[in-house]
Amino acid sequence: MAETIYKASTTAPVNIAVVKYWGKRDPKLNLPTNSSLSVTLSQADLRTLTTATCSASYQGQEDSLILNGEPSDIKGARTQACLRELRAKRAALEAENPSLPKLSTLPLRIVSENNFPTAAGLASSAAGFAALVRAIADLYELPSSPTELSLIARQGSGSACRSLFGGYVAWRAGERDDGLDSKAVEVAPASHWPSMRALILVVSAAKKGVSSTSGMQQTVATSDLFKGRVANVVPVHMAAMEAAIKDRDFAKFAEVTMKDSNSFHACCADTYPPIYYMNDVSRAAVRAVQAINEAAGKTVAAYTFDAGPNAVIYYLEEDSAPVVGTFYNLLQSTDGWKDEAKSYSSTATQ
Ligand code: 2P0
Repeated sequence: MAETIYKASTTAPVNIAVVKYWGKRDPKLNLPTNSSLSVTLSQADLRTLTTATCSASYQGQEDSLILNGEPSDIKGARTQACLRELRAKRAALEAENPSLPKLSTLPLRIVSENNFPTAAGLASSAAGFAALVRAIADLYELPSSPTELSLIARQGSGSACRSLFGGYVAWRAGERDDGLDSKAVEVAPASHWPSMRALILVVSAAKKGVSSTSGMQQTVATSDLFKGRVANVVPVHMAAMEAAIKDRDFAKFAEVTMKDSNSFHACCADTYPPIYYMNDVSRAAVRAVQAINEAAGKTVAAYTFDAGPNAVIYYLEEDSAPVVGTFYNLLQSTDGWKDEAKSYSSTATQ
């Protein structure tokens, strides 16, 4: 008789931080130097789709991972930490309930696919690890909440812990050395502020020059400005951002989003040697947002940049015409825009 193949598929969304995670106090457990906050993008546009299977018919084989059609390394310490924790949770369930099939001992096959450029500064590791953890948790029928799974996904990639929720999500840095209080929580569901939109401008789909993982630890080690960011800037931004979301105050949301992006990139520039993620097209996007807001007489658009040159522009649905319409017109005159840049998609929170 053919052996059963146990299977679960799931998708996980991309999230874009409006208060940035940058810096680890414990690189092994992926414990951050500061809390962060993100908006989850719609899975209609940007998502990772992951299928996990396990079967006694795979016995004798190793765990495997196929990412975007190519065999990928599953032996890395971060992926192994996620698999170990998920298997331990499944083994505990099996010990409690001996009638359950012993899936925790079977080899895993994981197949994962992004519908956007991998490692282009579009938080692919966030969606990737969130989908991996949730697919295996579903396969193992774990009764874990998104916050409980966030503790596991965090060990794969810090920002992944925020992709287990839709809407507005905080990653509380926590204080414990074992990381058990370093987890994601929902600040508000997408339905709280459903008119929020994100325009993603892919300036370059090339892989990053300096990876986040190494870049942030160079910043921690060498930037004096970063010490002030962690101590004085982020706590103020977190409180102001949570209040802005609660009050649906777009002007405040936008101000904090832009200031936090500026603060993060200033710390990158203060790193020794310096790290520059933004380029001339990125800076043209900043000027376009300023021009749009000046023309509107109020703040209708906010930019933010992660560890790459791509721009994410937040705006409200009712301001689509002045923001999206004007944005492209303003960029037309930017060198490099016509050759390299293209718009990616306009997405809502999910
Ligand atoms: C963020 N970024 O909050 C920030 C803003 C990039 C800039 O989270 O080492 O890929 O895997 O924990 O999560 C990118 O860092 O780093 C990131 P690891 P990760 O979204």
